[in-house]
Amino acid sequence: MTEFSRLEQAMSAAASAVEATLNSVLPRPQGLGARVQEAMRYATFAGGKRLRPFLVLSCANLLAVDKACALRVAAAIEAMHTYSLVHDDLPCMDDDDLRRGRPTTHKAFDEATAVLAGDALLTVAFEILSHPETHPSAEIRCELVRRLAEAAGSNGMVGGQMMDIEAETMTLDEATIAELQRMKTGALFEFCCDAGAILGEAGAEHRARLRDYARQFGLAFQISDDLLDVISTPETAGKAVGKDQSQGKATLVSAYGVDAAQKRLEQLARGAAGLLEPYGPAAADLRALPVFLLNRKA
Ligand code: GRG
Repeated sequence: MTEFSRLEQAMSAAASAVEATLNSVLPRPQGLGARVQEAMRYATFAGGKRLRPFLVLSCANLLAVDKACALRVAAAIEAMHTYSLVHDDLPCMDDDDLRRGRPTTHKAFDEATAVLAGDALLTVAFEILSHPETHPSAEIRCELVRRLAEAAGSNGMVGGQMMDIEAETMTLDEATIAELQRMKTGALFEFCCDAGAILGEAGAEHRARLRDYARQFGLAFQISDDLLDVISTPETAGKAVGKDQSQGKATLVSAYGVDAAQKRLEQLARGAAGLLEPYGPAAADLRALPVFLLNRKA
């Protein structure tokens, strides 16, 4: 079996496991608020790649963390990520009709329901993390909550999204674009790897190594996402493409050009993989993942 087919198998197993956990932790539609709970489930169970859960589970596994605890953290980060997609697709943001290959939540429901479903997915992420089933130690649960709040808030994903909107009317240099993307997309990836280390009560050396891996991985992921926007089709990507250029978005592909961006992606992916050499075969999937990005289609 090649390293990529092993990775695909591991990703598919992780996706099934996190979907089962999400199914048990997300509220079941009932009563007068059922519509928002249906929308939460519509947005969540739509066949995403579950990359962030895979990172949590793989990093946690390296540090021998209990799988049930890691799965709850994986479900929390996927809920947070799904909220960001639901809100990003709204008419007041990116105004997209297609996500994960089907109508966006505000198209399938309506705008008000999509705003509320996003809000509820954001808050349920903290509900999951703070629940005693996630970890017996209140200190560890509190650190997970704090780290996710930092990663998702105005110095992380929300701040990056704000910069992204502002960047539509200005020209940013490469360093600022990289910082914007580290905040908008990278911060959640950093949380995923850090969460594994927090759950495993890992020392500073593991934490620093996993954080550096997540940073390089996040930037590589963003470049691969921006390349898809230029070279893919809506049918293959499962979402609209060609929007970065039409909206004047600041991306590393527009800054470097396609060929140089592809080279930079390769450099980052191999650099990220190299950082995990000290873990040997136990980190084989985590090392294959960034390299896999080089050929991703969706
Ligand atoms: C609205 C607060 C707020 C934030 C939005 C994450 C984000 C910030 C916007 C999403 C727009 C976008 C395309 C960002 C680029 C990277 C990204 C997050 C892509 C989607 O992630 P995947 O490919 O999606 O992991 P799936 O569907 O596989 O889960």
